[in-house]
Amino acid sequence: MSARYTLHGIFLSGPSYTVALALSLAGEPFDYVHVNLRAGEQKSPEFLAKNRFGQVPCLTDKANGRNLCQSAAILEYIADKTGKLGGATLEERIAAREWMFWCWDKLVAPIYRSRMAKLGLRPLDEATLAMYAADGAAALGFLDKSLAGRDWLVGEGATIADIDLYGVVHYAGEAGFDLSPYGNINAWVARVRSLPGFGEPAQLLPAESRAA
Ligand SMILES: N[C@@H](CCC(=O)N[C@@H](CS)C(=O)NCC(=O)O)C(=O)O
Repeated sequence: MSARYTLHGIFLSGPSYTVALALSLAGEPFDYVHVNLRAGEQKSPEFLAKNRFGQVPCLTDKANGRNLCQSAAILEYIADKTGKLGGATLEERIAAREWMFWCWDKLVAPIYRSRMAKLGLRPLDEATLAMYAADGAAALGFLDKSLAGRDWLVGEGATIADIDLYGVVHYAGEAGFDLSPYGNINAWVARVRSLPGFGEPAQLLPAESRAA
């Protein structure tokens, strides 16, 4: 039977990784389409018809023909459709959403932008790098404190909030952040990595398109 979902992404993309990870943890096989960003495929009329923002990830649900965009919104869709990772109650679901907004507000820019600069893909001047270093350390410090005495960000089990934030924290080292002072984050990272269905970006996001 063919897979219900097709993920359009690129192997270097953190947001694509979070979607692939959510599908994998939810036990949903997915076809994968490599989008060549360097060649501008994300701005082609064909791709823009799927995602008006002209970015990856994009998730196609072949059961209804929907094309979903914005990784955090896609995670919510996956939680809705699979009944997994969405939190046990409405309160948990709301709290998970709050964490995802926080992630994109405070954590994503320092880590993803510093990473792009370190990889030589988008150079930044020293002042901007220093600003992101300070902002990233503040966000990681807050996350570490918030995880004190808890296994997961929300409730008693892993939710899409954990996946969304893990998909950023995963790249902290490549972005130049030292995670060793953050014991609670490190313990949480280990818990995420031991979830059934967990995969590294290289396992979940190949360099070429592939069927499930
Ligand atoms: N907020 C978006 C961010 C997506 C994003 O930044 N995608 C990047 C790759 S990681 C992209 O497609 N860049 C190419 C472009 O913007 O043209 C999400 O969570 O999906």
